[in-house]
This record gives sequence, structure tokens and C-alpha cells, in this order.
Amino acid sequence: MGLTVDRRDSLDMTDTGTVHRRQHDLDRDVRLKAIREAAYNIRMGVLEQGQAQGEGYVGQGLGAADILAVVFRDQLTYDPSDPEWEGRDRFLLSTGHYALAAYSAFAEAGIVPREELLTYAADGSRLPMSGMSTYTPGMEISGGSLGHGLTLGVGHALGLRAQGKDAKTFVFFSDGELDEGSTWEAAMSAAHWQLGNLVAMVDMNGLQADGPTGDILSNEPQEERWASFGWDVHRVDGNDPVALLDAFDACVDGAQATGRPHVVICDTRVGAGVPLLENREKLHFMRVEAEDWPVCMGQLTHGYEAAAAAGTDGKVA
Ligand SMILES: Cc1ncc(C[n+]2csc(CCOP(=O)(O)OP(=O)(O)O)c2C)c(N)n1
Ligand SMILES: [Mg+2]
Repeated sequence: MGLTVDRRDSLDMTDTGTVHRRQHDLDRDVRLKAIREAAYNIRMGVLEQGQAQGEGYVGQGLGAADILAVVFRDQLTYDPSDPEWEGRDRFLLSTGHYALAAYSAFAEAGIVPREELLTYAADGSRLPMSGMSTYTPGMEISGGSLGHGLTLGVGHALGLRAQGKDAKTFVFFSDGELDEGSTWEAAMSAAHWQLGNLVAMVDMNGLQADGPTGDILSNEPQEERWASFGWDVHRVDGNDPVALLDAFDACVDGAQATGRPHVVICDTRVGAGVPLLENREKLHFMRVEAEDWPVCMGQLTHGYEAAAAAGTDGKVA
């Protein structure tokens, strides 16, 4: 059901295959249009997976779609036909239960066939409910045990530097994972080793398994905390593609200049882009009635078309 995006502006042929490269040389409006389309496709893929199972981590997937659209459509360098190509940037999904969002981004990137999304969480599928590197092309780590993604990212970034590679390491994790001490050990280590090739993104959706994040364990002020650990810090509306693009550009363009690791703290909305889900009780795991999935899809398409007509750069209402 996704839009067909003309990818000719973003792919080039090399001896390793067809490589998607960072889009920073393109016109900004062209980049934003592509990101907006990618975010729509990622959201629709999330809904299709949820519909296939009747349930899933749908609210998180919708909330994180704009972040993943910017990262996969615009920032990352990778070869969709060879997800293990050595020259690739690494994308690490720490938050394993966000796998359906990553699968949708992989489908948008051409790493897995889009129709395979319908096998999400089914027996024998390559797309298990929690992300696992042994099952899915493009899934660099098995992240379901929370709080480890950033530590692994530090290792990847150190390894790439030791090998003299320009590739960067991107790590996606959640506000719930800020409760884990290992996240802060990794933050301290990354600054110590001056890992300018490491870009972290935190999905601050205000929710975790047992309730609102602020009720479980206060984690603010985030900017000051990361800055005090020696990181380059950006905090943005994580459902605003313009703000996200500017933040990621600043991270990647400044990668070598500062020698500091980078974090983009993204304030997102659970269910963003689909009012029916956004306005109901915020739940970590969502079950949706069969008749409501088409309503969700209709609302998503309506919002996308309305935003495009209004020229709002794809910020979902
Ligand atoms: C080490 C570890 N502890 C506990 C869990 C159980 N668990 C699964 S999801 C989750 C919530 C984590 O917070 P967050 O990712 O912010 O939740 P969401 O925004 O998706 O609701 C927890 C505690 C786990 N998977 N791993
Ligand atoms: Mg959360």
C-alpha cells in the first residue's frame, strides 16, 4: 500500500552493488519530500504489520517513523542488496520491541521485500516480534534485552575507527533505556574515546512498560545530562522532519570536527499520524479491533495528503 518513491536520485552503482548514500548534496526540499514519503510508507508498514497480527508495538512504530525516515532515507549509507557490505554505516536497534518500525524502514530501504511485512511475528518468519540479528537482514544486533544498544554502539564505533573506516554508527534506543546504568557507562566511554563517529537517538515518547516514564524514574533534564558526559546534544520534536533533518545534519557534518559523540533527543508522540491511536489510552502493547485498522490507515493517508497540500514539510498533525 506504500507510495512508490523514485529512488534514482539516491542510489548509485559501485562494484559492491547499488549503494544508498547520504543525501546531503541534494536540494533541501527534495530531501524533505523524500523523507515525508518515507515516513508515510513506514507508518503504513507499521499498520500493515499490526493488522496482520491484530496487535503489536504499533504506537511506538508510528511515533518513531519520522526519525527512521530521516535516518534511512537521508542519512545512512548502505547497500540494500548486501546488508553486510563492509562500507555501510551501522544502524543498531537497541529497543528490540520496536522491531516492526525497523522492518518497515528496512522495507522502505529495499532491504526486505515490502510484502514480507505481513509475516511479522508469525511462526517461521524472518521478522520476529523482537529484533534479532540472526533472523533479519539489516538487523545488526539482537536488542530485546534493553540497555545494551549504546554499549554495543561504542564497540562498533571503536572498531570502525580502528579499521580506518569512515562509516558511522547510529544507535536507536528509548527513554525507558535511560533507566539502565549500562546506557550511562556507554555514554561516559564514548566521550572518553572521542567517538565523533557515533550518533545516538533517543525516542522520548514518555512511556514505558509500567506507565509514564516520568512516574517510573525521572530522567530530566536530558540535555544537561548528556552535555555533562561530554556529548554534542540536540533536542528536537521527533515528529518534525525539518527539525530532525537539521539535527542529524549537524551531527554528521560535525562528526570529525568536534570528536564528541552526538545525541539527538527526540520528543515523540505515541501513535503519531493516526489520531484514533494517538488519542486513546497510551499503552505499551496495543491491541486494535479488526474494523479499526482500515480506519487507522485512512486517517494516516488523509493526514499525509492534507500535510502535503498545506506544504507543512510533512509534520504530522
Ligand atoms: C533488561 C530488560 N529489562 C526489562 C525488560 C522488559 N521490558 C520490555 S519493554 C520495556 C519498557 C522499556 O521502556 P520503553 O522502551 O521506553 O517502552 P515504550 O516506550 O516502548 O513503551 C521493559 C521494561 C527488558 N526487555 N529488558
Ligand atoms: Mg518509551
